[in-house]
Amino acid sequence: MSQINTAPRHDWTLPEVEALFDLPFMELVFQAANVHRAGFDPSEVQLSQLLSVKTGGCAENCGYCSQSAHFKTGLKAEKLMAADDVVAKARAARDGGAQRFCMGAAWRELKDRDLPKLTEMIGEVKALGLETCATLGMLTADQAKALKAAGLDYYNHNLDTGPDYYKDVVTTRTYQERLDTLAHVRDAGMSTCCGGIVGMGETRRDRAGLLHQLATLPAHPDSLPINGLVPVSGTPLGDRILADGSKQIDSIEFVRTIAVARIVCPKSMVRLSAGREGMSRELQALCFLAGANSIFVGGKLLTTPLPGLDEDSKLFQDLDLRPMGGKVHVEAHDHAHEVVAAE
Ligand code: SAM
Ligand code: DTB
Ligand code: SF4
Repeated sequence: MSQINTAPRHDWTLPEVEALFDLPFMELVFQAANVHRAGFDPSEVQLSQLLSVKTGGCAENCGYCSQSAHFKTGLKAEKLMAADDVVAKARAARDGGAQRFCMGAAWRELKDRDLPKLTEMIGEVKALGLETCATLGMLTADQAKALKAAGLDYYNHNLDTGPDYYKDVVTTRTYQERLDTLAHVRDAGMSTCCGGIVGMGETRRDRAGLLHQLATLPAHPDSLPINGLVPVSGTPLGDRILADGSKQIDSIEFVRTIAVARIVCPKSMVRLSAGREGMSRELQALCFLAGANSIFVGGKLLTTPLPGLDEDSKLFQDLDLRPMGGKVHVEAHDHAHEVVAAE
């Protein structure tokens, strides 16, 4: 058995990451669970809530995305929401138990003309006592600084997949452009949220390639979301699965991806991100055992569904998990599983 490494390393090689994927499953999950315990309380899970503040009509052609203007997904494009409306949703998210509020916009890149409205909403969300996160597409160095000054704690910008498979997923933005935005975010002093999607038809080597990229960044992502592809009708990658369900990623391979992410980025918050809606409670439990310690909550991601608070509350109770941050959340209408969190 190889030595368990709990200190962050930035010199992972691709063969080393592939070798982790190839470990016997029980050995891999055991190692990942040990790394998780060395860095975190394994009964704590961080809760984030998303809001799509600008939906649809996006100029990029990300082959999985409901919001790309390149595909007919039936989604209605909307304008950037008013700051007051966003703040009302953030307050409700906070009162529902979320610790972090993430504002997402279907943009290729942030335009300077939208900055004043965004900085206003970020400042007001932060004033509610929430951690703030945004995902607005590519940023310049100056835009990153302006968002940081407005009170933005985290910026989400995903690499999505390994460098070799990337061209099969999106052609309107390069891998390097994504890395450049991440550098601007780090240089501005914000925390990074960066991960990818599994189940898009990529190979295990591509999944290892994604995690290798993340683990060799100048700083590991503070949050590392692992999204299971949510197949959206009308998108090239979603239609592939909707036509042939057997192309959906194997759930054991999904858990392996979480476990390897935990091992190569031992101090990152590994988020069991999109795709939870289709997962059994047992599969989610295995993901938490393998080192996932963050989820999205609140019934909706950006445009696709998530389990509701009642369902997650029951899951947390049954798994003896509690939300990070220690907020007590009471479900008014179901006292059988009313406490989500303890102080
Ligand atoms: N437009 C911005 C961008 O792409 O950077 C921000 C929003 S975009 C929706 C954020 C991330 O959500 C994507 O990078 C992708 O990883 C994830 N995502 C989008 N659609 C998804 C889907 N159908 N299934 C799983 N993850 C998805
Ligand atoms: C991330 O990695 N996953 C979130 C968040 N970052 C912005 C988004 C998931 C989107 C899933 C598809 C949808 O709801 O549109
Ligand atoms: Fe646009 Fe983001 Fe969707 Fe790509 S993932 S099409 S950039 S909203």
